[in-house]
Amino acid sequence: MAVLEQQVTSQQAIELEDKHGAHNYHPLPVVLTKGEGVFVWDVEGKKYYDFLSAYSAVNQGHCHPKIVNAMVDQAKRLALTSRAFYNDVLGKYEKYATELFGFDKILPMNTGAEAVETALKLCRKWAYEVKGIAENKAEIVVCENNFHGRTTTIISFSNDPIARKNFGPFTNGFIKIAYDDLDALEEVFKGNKNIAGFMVEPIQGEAGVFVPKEGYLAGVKTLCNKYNVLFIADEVQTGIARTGKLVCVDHEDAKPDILILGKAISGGVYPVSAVFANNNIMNVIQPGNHGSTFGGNPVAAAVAIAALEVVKDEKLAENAEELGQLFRAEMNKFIETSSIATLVRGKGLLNAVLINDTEDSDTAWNICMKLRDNGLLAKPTHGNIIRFAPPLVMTREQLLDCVAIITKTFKEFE
Ligand code: IF1
Repeated sequence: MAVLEQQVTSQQAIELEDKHGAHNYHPLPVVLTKGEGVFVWDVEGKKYYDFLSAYSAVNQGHCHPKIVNAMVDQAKRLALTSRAFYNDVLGKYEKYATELFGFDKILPMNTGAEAVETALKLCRKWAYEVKGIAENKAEIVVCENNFHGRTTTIISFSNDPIARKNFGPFTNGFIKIAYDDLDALEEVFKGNKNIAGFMVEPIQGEAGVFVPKEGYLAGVKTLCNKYNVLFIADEVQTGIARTGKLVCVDHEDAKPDILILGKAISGGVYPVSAVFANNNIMNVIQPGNHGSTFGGNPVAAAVAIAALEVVKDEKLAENAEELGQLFRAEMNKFIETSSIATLVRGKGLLNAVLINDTEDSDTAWNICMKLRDNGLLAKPTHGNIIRFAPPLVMTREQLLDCVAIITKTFKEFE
């Protein structure tokens, strides 16, 4: 029988991955086969609410027909040319996306990590050719507990020992400071003439959904302007309506010099990422400096246009804002009398609940297993935090249904 046509049980699918795949993940034991909107189904036919959204890639909901149709139509016509030739979709996408996000230019890539790498290269080149820093002296400031991806350069400035151990030697030229600390930022800017950029997540996702103090991002922008340093916002996770605005920096007067998007720019159906900047920055990139076989391919371009149109047509940012407030209000009511959940934090529909146990406990994992049994999929981070990030196409009724599942499950652990 053709390989794709073979039916597998959950148990068999897990065994196949375990035996033949590298062990670089520890998934929750659930084997999914179908998705639609806010729901996914496992191979035994059980239905779940998805509260991870593929780490905020599936903001538009699973298998959104408009996005899938755009992908299928384009794939049937022309899938890939490489950038050695022009194609008739990329330019349309570039115009649409740059107007939507308010930048002169876009540089299309595929994954979040690639877009971060692109932004770092762009920043360094700008530093040498525009700012006038001496060659090989540029430094880029980043934050403690950042997560920007998994390439060698990006893990060079991670402080997660598990992500770094035995992957050295690392890339130089990065300075780490505390997150959400404008004094620390100005301190480092003041004392060093070689700083090219400051890269930051508007909300730290992997660190456990840390929302900075109000005014932090606007303050970052002011300081970056003052010291002629590029403000680089990594919105791979926070972007595309997730936090209640099209991009998270829109919550404040904090437009970055370089904007990095990934994940939901495609609605999760295809790997698409992008770096945005104005001409004074982007024009330092010339033919041969940077590229990618797949970046900006016609399928990616068609998918991204459709995915961004869905965000606007279905008012997903507004929905994320409204449902996010409802989620936190409902969870706060529950937490008042709960001994297991101690705090809910987040913005829009990017939220986390703190579990009353230590980081090395397995309580959050056990809660996620029970949530699974009760029909809702979420994943713990740092042992005692559970991230709640459903697709943004959720309705009010569905969200309240989910709050009921979550609180009922938590009560089983009191
Ligand atoms: C994994 C977390 C989320 C990101 C930011 C760049 C990237 C990411 C701010 C790289 C990716 C992912 C990757 C995923 C887990 C996940 C994640 F738990 F690590 F923090 F989303 F919550 N910048 N984040 O969050 O994008 O190259 O993966 O496309 O399994 O590594 P990528």
